Amino acid sequence: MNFLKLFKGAAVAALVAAGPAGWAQAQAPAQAKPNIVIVATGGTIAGAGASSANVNAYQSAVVGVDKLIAAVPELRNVANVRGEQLLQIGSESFNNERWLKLARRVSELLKSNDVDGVVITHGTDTMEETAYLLNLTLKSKKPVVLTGAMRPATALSADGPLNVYNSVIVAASKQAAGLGTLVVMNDEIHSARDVIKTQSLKVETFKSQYGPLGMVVEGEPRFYRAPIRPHTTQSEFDIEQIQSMPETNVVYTYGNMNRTAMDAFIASGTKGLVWAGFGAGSVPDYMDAPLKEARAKGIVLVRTTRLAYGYTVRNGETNDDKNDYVVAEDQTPGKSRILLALAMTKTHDTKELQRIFWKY
Ligand code: DAS
Repeated sequence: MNFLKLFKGAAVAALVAAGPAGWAQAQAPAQAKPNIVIVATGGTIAGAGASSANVNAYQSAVVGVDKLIAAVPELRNVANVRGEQLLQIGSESFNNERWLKLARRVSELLKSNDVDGVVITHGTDTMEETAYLLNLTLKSKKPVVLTGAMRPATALSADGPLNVYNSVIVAASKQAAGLGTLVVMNDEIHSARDVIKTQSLKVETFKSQYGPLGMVVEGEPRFYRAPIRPHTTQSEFDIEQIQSMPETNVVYTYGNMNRTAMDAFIASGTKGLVWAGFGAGSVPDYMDAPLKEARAKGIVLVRTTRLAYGYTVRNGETNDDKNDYVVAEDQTPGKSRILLALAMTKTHDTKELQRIFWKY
């Protein structure tokens, strides 16, 4: 079955006429509207199912960026939009190489005087990690917004088109400038630092421990809060200076666990381990010695919680000072790993690493 035949984007037939330099001309004079580039990477938003009733069973990453744009003719009222297909993958397949490729391309686009903002269409599985990496490494105040979908483009009540529309609205708004990388999903505007995916099927899956920054109402971005922690131009990390990121891994905790996975990471040459601990990052008595052995081998250990939300207290239930561990404060294991990898491009000193984790 050719999935694409089923894709009846509402305005596929009404493709916006491309203007100069490939910009899809906004309805008003082009110069009156911001220029927004949509960088597509795949995901469910680009997915297609065998029928419109297939809401959770579909092939991800098959619909191209031009069709995603054509499905939202209303974009012409918001901005001059052009699309780029950088990748076409399920976001579970992001790795350091693909993350750096995306970050470098977005950084290049932001330097261009005729680009006012960037929207990245992306799978939802690793959107939070990609957003956090960009939040820490892009050196621009221009808005960068990630979005995706929980239902494929072919589904009844597909959420992708409205997410694209809202994301371009936010990326085109001056209020979004300087807020760091944002995630716009299900009408909400989230900070890249705090947002996480919390539910595997629902459109309201993206949540932030301290709430969204705002939302989009009738085509207007409404902001109520701004990020406090440093990002983008305030961050000490610069994607232009990062050639590669060191191998870092996550050790997930569960009852009756053992040291096998951790030992395998160590044997593979990992430079840093994020301990996704029980509760506030706690360590079972039978894993105390293996963790100390890892540290003694020079591997950096960052304690955090395996929970969706929380806070790991330094020297709470574990003597981090004595064991020379770092704590990740309120960050999730996935994002802690991103920050650890970036931090270790600069230092392996645990006091410096702890400063970095307190800072971001
Ligand atoms: N596999 C998921 C991904 O690409 C699909 C999605 O939810 O976007 O992240």
